[in-house]
Amino acid sequence: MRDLAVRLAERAADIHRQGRERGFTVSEKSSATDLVTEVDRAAERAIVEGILAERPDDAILGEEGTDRAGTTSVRWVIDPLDGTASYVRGHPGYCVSIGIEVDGEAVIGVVVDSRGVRTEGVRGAGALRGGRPAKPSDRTDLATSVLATGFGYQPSARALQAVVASIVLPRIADIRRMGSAAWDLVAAASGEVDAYYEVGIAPWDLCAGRAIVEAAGGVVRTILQPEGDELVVASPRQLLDPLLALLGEAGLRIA
Ligand code: LIP
Repeated sequence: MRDLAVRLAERAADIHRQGRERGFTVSEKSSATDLVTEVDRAAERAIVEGILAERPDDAILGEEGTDRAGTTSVRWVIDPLDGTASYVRGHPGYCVSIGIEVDGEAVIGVVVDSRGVRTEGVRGAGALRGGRPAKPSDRTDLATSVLATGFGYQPSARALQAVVASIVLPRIADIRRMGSAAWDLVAAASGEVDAYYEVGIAPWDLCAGRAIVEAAGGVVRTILQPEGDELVVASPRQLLDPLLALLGEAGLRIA
C-alpha cells in the first residue's frame, strides 16, 4: 500500500506541475478565500482511479468530494492539493497528501510537496524525507523553538487563532506559515520546524502527516474544542507538555 500511495502521490504532483504550466480555472468553496481549482479535482480523480484499479474494496475519503465506503479495514484519506491558496498564487506552500488508515488508525502517509520532495512514513517502520531518515527536533526549550501553524477560512476562526498566536509568539522563537497542514506536519516530523499546532483542519489535511510524524517517533494529539473544531498538535515527545501548557494558557482546551 505504501508503494501504491507513492506512485499516486507522484502522479498527482505531476498534475500540479502541468497545471502551473498550462493555467487552470479557480472557483470558491465555503468562502471567497476557500478556493478549489480544476487541478485539485483532476488530482483527486487520478488518485481515486489508481486506488480502485488495485484496491477496489477499500474505503476512500477525499477533500474534493470522494466518499466511498469499503469492505476492508482500510480507508484512504486524501488531500489531492493541500494549500490551494498557495497554489493559485504560485507560492510554494502546497503538496499532495495521501494517508492510509487501518481499523481507523493512520498507519501510512505519503506527502509530495511543490519542490518534488517526498516524505513517507509507515507505522513501526520509520519515516523518510527526500530518501533520508526523518527525525523530529531534539530541541528541549520552547523559548528557542520555531512552530508552524495555520489559520482558517472563516474570519471568526482567524480572530480566535490570532489571539492564541499573540500569546504564543512572545514565548517561542518564531512562527512558520506555509498554508498547508500536510507540509507543516512533515516539517515537524523532520525537525524543519520544532513543532506544529492548528485548530480546525480537516481529516484529509491531517491523516498522512499524522502517520509520518508518529512513524518518525513524534507524537500527535487531537483535542476537541468547545466550538466544535479540533486542536491538532504535532511535536517531539520532550516539547509536548510545555507546548500544551502554553496553548492552555492561550485559552485552548488541552485535555
Ligand atoms: C489548508 C490547510 C491549512 C489551513 C488552511 C487550509 P486546503 O487546506 O492545509 O493548514 O491553515 O486554512 O485549510 O484548503 O488548502 O486543502
